[in-house]
Amino acid sequence: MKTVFSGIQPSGLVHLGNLLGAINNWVKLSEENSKNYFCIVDLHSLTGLPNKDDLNKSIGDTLKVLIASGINLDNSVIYTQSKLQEHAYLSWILSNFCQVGELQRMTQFKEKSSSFGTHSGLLTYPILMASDILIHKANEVPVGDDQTQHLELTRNIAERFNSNYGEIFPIPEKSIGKSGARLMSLRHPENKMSKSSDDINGTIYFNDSKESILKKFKSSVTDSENIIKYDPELKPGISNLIEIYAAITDREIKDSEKEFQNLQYGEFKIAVAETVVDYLEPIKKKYEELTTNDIEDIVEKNLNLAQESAAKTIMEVEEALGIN
Ligand code: AQP
Repeated sequence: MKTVFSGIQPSGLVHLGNLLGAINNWVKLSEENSKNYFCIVDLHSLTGLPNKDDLNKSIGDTLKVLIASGINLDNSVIYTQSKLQEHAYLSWILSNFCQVGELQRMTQFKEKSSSFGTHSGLLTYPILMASDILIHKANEVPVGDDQTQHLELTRNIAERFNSNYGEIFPIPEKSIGKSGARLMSLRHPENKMSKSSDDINGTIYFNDSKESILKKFKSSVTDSENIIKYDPELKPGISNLIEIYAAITDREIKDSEKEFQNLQYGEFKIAVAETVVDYLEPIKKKYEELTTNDIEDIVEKNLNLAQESAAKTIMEVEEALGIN
């Protein structure tokens, strides 16, 4: 049986990109015969030096969205990274299997170090990411395509550990959903849809009202051709809307494109917006209905399961290293 790990940062409100690029695939994976660990990676968020109240609220909100998303908890564990200290412990061990130059070459390090100022957390967080994946011996990691480089590093770290100390870790593979892997901002379709975008009108948040969703789609940036065609390079705005529709309805891009080819842009935008409203409705409803007791029960049970799995891996790693 395969083991899956994936994470989400509590760096703001969960948005449509997170849902269609990641969480939707987690829901599908949780219906398969696999063991899944879905983690709110709050230690990673610390690299952005967040405000403490914002971070705390975001951890709680993200947890509720994951529970409300429909992930099957019979074979999936949802938990918060900082509650399982084995992540940070394994990260230190794994740092000895990673070169400084590899970390400096990470695209996200180059991008983020220029905007936040450079502290060593920004450099070393890909090792923590490797530890997140390897702590549960995951062999499949569903991530957006922006994470390919980090997964490649994880594979290298696992291989180096194994060749020095024995076959402890599986070499994890990436899995990507067939569409929705990189949703773009509705206002700036050259940038990815993001929690921390400056223009909130380009991001659809999970709890946006119907009115707000319609408004954001109506004002989405397209082009002046009035031809509905998938061409991310020449028509990034229209292609993004097709991508959103295809990801929600689980259709091929080609079929989605055909379905709308005779519509005006205005009609097309409303059709996609309504699909998004219908998709978010049950998630929002379940989110609202979750009680504190429901959440506490899930948190306790799931953390115990994650702890059991991590403790087992750490025992093997310590034994392999001779520090048991
Ligand atoms: N626009 C996107 N399209 C598709 N997938 C996306 N993901 C994020 N944005 C998009 C995927 O969501 C998962 C969780 O992401 P994350 O929160 O851990 O990190 P991120 O990629 O940095 O997300 P954001 O929303 O853009 O946050 P900020 O603004 O804080 O940087 C990942 O699998 C990611 O690929």
